Amino acid sequence: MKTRSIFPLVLLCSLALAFALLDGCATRQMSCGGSCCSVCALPKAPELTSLPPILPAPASQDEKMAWFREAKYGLFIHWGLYCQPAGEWKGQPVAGVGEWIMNRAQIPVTEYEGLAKTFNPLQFDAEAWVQMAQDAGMKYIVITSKHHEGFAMYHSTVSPYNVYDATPFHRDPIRELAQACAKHGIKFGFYYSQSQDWHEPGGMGNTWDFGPDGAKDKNGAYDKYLREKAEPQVAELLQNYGPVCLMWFDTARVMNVNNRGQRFVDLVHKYQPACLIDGRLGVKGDYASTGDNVIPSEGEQGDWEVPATVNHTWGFRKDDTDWKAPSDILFKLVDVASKGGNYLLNVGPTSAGVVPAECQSNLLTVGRWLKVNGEAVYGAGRSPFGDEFGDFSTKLKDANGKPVYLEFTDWRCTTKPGKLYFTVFKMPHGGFQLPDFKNEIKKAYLLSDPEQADLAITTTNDVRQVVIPREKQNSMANTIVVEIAGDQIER
Ligand code: H79
Repeated sequence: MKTRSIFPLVLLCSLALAFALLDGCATRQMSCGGSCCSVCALPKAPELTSLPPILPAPASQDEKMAWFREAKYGLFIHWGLYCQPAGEWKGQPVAGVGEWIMNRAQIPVTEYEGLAKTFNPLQFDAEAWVQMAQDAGMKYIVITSKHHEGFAMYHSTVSPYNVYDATPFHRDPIRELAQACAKHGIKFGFYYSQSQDWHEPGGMGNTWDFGPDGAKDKNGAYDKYLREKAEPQVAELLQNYGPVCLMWFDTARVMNVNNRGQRFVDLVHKYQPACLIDGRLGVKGDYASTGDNVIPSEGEQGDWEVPATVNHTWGFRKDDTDWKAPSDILFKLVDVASKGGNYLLNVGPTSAGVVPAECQSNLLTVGRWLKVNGEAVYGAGRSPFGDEFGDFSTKLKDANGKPVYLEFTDWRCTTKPGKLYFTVFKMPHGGFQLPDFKNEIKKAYLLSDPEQADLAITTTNDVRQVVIPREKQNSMANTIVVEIAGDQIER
């Protein structure tokens, strides 16, 4: 009875599968028509076209940094084998960030390698990821080409432990992303874990299979790993994926001996002179990287970037849905910009190849705000004020008896020549009180107002207030543009 009732279903499924296989879409989805495979409805692998040429050497450091100073907001992507266990090993949650699971659960290499055999993210769609970044208002994408786990997420000829050779997916997602980024005009760069590599006997970090790191450094194993895997892989990334906007190295371990760090710098300069180097290589890069999720409490000179999570992990964890709200992301982005930095915000795609829907939706909400108000962020300079960032409490003391620093979150200021952008997160009832400055105000209007209608400015006891009609206010934040005489603020 039961067998008979499911028979037509079995027949139908077999037919569909046969068609799918004929169409080449069961695992590789090569020859589907349209943007999705007609049989399985999965996105099809794009046809590979040529990539743009690499960029010429910039004439100066300012020219080299120009795109980075303009961009302000980037998408970080942590994607590796760790997205499959997704924070759980043998049925038990493993504490810590998702991409550290191999280390935290001390999983032997031989066992962890098994994850490659099941890595098959059939819903991966490079176009969709890049479109998401663009709609979110992000101007560059940095993806983990190899994290500490040691698995290359691109087709490497240096090591077979890579996504193309070791998985049923048998595609190069980084090649597909490079192509989509070129098409959308988004900059593309690579995270590469140069020191830690838990897959290799000479890589740093895997003490459970390969013993203490100090010995690897002294007995030559570390240099062998650097010379035979890390450096050639970085060279591959710089040669095979078109223009690389930056190399994001991380967790440097003894990089300043034997020219170890400098050799990476030399590779970048040799193959892609326009490519930036982050602040975590272990020798000087092109800009500074703050600690993970660390936003400085005040403005900082120079070029710098804050890498940040959108929940509490970098690599996907199925138990972490504590997403930062759009208003929080927006505040942090404007906060960082007003202090002079860039915000590199991370997503952790799943083993199916998708960014969790709620996380995407939050990013897109910020993107819609930026579509209207982006002028206050992209290419904008730091605040000429500073009192708005916070102050020490006169009442609260920390454990050492020192006054507690209280962050203010009411407003932030960014600048362009002749313009101050006050992005107000908490609008006081009476209007926004301008900080004290002497420059003549030529005009004040809302960035969201296409008419740029003058906003009334009232002065009481020498304090100027900008009044914004209720009906013109956006619930997340409002940016008031104040056009002033002179390029320097006079206080
Ligand atoms: O890629 C992300 C992290 O995996 C990486 N940097 C960002 C961008 C990173 N590697 N190491 N660290 C950050 C600092 C290490 C912190 C540690 Fe822990 C504390 C290692 C072990 C305890 C955090 C908590 C990681 C695992 C548990």
